[in-house]
Amino acid sequence: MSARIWETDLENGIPESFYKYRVMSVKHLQELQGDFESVDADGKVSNNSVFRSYIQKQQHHLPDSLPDAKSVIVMAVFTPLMTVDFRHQGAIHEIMVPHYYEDGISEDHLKTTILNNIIRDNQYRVENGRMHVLLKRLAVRTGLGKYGRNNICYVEGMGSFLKLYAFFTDYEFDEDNWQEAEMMDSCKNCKVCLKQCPTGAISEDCFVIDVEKCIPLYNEVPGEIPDWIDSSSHNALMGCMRCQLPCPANSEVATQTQKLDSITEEETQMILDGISSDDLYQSLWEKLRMFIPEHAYYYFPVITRNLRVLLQT
Ligand code: B12
Ligand code: SF4
Ligand code: SF4
Repeated sequence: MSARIWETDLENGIPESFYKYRVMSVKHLQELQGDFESVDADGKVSNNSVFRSYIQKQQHHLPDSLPDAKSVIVMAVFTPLMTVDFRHQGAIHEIMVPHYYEDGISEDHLKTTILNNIIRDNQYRVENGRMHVLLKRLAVRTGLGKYGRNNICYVEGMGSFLKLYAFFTDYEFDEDNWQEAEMMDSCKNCKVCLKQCPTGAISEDCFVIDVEKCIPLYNEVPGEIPDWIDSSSHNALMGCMRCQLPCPANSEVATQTQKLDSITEEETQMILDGISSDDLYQSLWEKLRMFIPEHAYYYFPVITRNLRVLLQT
């Protein structure tokens, strides 16, 4: 098995094979905000309150901590799909874990990468801009990626298996990447994601997906999963891979799926029974890497609920 990213040395920056980036001038921030507002004004963006709470801060403005920022750096970091074996009643259930696992890449690793390998000058400032921008549209407008019909961003060599980040800097790049938002060519004659989405969130009539029908909106967070989502629709320990896994643009990267460490019979039973234990939380952190023990009070019930549906118990 190839090394998992958190098992590699990241102190001097992320290996080049793991990331791609583009840079743009901050003068385009207003246009990015305009992009969102015009789609919203057309009534294509859901008013679901949970979804709105996720995007309300992303108003495309300069961060207070760096008001004289000149450029935005948008990065895509390859995040291979993981699977984990849950042992239960003598059988092994292999379950997908999409990008929610902790890949070991910290904000400091990203900043080091930017200063050492992108700006190549340590005297400049770099501030996290993740909470200020809508990352997919930024990535697509800078040409880092293209939209798939499933509204997910695809980057050459990574498919859609990636995390996006944005950083502001007071360094002014010579380049300024800015272009129209594009859809992947491979979507032109393909309807795979449209057909595979179990809830009909992707439609022919509107490019923007119906977020209210999108499974991760419900299974990433605590609470009851609505009845109208059929239990057979669930397919990952968190999130959903139905529109990505069979996508032809992911066929190559899907072969790079890696494995997390297996969950024992006893641990699986404890998760299903919702039995809290510090030892279990520690073991789950080491194996699943989805939540540190301090955050188990929030995430453990989510995992219990999702695993019960997946194992049909
Ligand atoms: C809110 C949110 C969610 C919500 C809503 C998803 C959504 N589609 O909006 C929920 C919880 C459902 C969710 C699910 C997922 N998410 Co999410 N999510 C976000 C968040 C916070 C904002 C997304 C957003 O901008 N929504 C607003 C909508 C309106 O924007 P949009 O989807 O880009 O839609 C644009 C296009 O439709 C375009 N458009 C309109 N018409 C047309 C026509 C043409 C021809 C073209 C080309 C474009 C176009 O205009 C729209 C507005 O700009 C970002 C983090 C961030 N800060 O940006 C992560 C983020 C987008 N999510 C991410 C991931 C990984 C996921 C999941 C894949 C997780 C999973 N495996 O289950 C799913 C994918 C679901 C899907 N099909 O989109 C990654 C994206 C990785 C990638 N490869 O794109 C992000 C960037 C987080 C990260 N750290 O990297 N997510
Ligand atoms: S499944 Fe087909 S239409 Fe959907 S994103 Fe992939 S290539 Fe595009
Ligand atoms: S993530 Fe799942 S529910 Fe959401 S659009 Fe894709 S297939 Fe449909």
